[in-house]
Amino acid sequence: MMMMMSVGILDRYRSLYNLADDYPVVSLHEGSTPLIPAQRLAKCLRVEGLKVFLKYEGLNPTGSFKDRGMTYAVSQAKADGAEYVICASTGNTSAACAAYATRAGLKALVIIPEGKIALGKLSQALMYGATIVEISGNFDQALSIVRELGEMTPKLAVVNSINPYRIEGQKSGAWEICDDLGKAPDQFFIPVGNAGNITAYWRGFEQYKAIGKIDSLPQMFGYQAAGAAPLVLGHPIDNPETVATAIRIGKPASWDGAITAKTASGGQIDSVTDAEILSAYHCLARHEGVFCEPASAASVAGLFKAAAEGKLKPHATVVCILTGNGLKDPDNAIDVGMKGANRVALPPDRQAIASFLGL
Ligand code: AN7
Repeated sequence: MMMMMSVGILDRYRSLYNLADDYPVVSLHEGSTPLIPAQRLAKCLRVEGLKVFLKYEGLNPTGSFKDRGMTYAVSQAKADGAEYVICASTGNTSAACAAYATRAGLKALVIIPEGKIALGKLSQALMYGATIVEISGNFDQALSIVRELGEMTPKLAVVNSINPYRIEGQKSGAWEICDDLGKAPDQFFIPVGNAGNITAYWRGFEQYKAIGKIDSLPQMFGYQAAGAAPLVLGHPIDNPETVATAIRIGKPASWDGAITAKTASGGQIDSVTDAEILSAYHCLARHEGVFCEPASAASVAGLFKAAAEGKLKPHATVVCILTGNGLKDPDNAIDVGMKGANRVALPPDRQAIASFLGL
């Protein structure tokens, strides 16, 4: 039997990316993540014939969707002769940036908001060996500093999603979904922070339609956290707050891309409360066996909200993006998981455990 080697997104979609034969691909074999049917979830929503799928991006090499864009942005930085790759991050971008930089033999410099990074993400940046600058400010301030530093010297390649290669790489998520379904989804749900990912998915779907791979486009539903919802309010905000620290962003860099996705697809960008996010987060783990991080659950919280508002179409095929792995954020997992947990401390004794189990 022939062995099928895994490849990363730049090799999987090499012809769409138009790469030269000698292009220096830096990859950890990201992408090709599973599209998992969620039948219990679909049943809960009480919409006739609804099919719900979860695109589990937490299974990427550094545990989030950021790897799709980072493989391309870091490959290009290497091709351009950069010395450092640099980013601002709420956590996942810093983990991906650090890993791919190391893989490329480049140095990584990450700027993060002090005290607001989930523990797993910080542990990744430390382990991959990035230089970590913690600022007493938020993500938006970190990004504006990174933009300025990037303009100072070509030695620094900025790998936030203002780097067009990031968005290009992230389009691959849309292509994989269409390849798996054999068509485009009818309705599409995604968390929104800096808005790069919704921008990338929409462009990916549009490109697949333009080359005849799909014949319809999904209606795009993006969800911000209620305390960090500038796109819903219609203006940037200075002090975003949410338990979903990954999307604690007040001035999304890809503002226009998000609005285009919403408007052109006849969709919407709305907000969900932290309570709704945490409830969807818990529900996915408890009822579907899929453990994502809080920000990721904003897509499913949005799905519940859209169902309650009567916005889901009967017999629709719906895809929710779960952007990051639940292990990224052990603090929230333990807090939320403790609710209704079956957990007890007992002596190392068969009889004690048997009586606890009622045997
Ligand atoms: C799990 O890591 O912005 O709307 O610096 O980590 O494309 O910004 C993370 C964003 C959703 C939002 N889910 O995506 C960063 C960062 C998770 C995330 C988002 C992020 P965008």
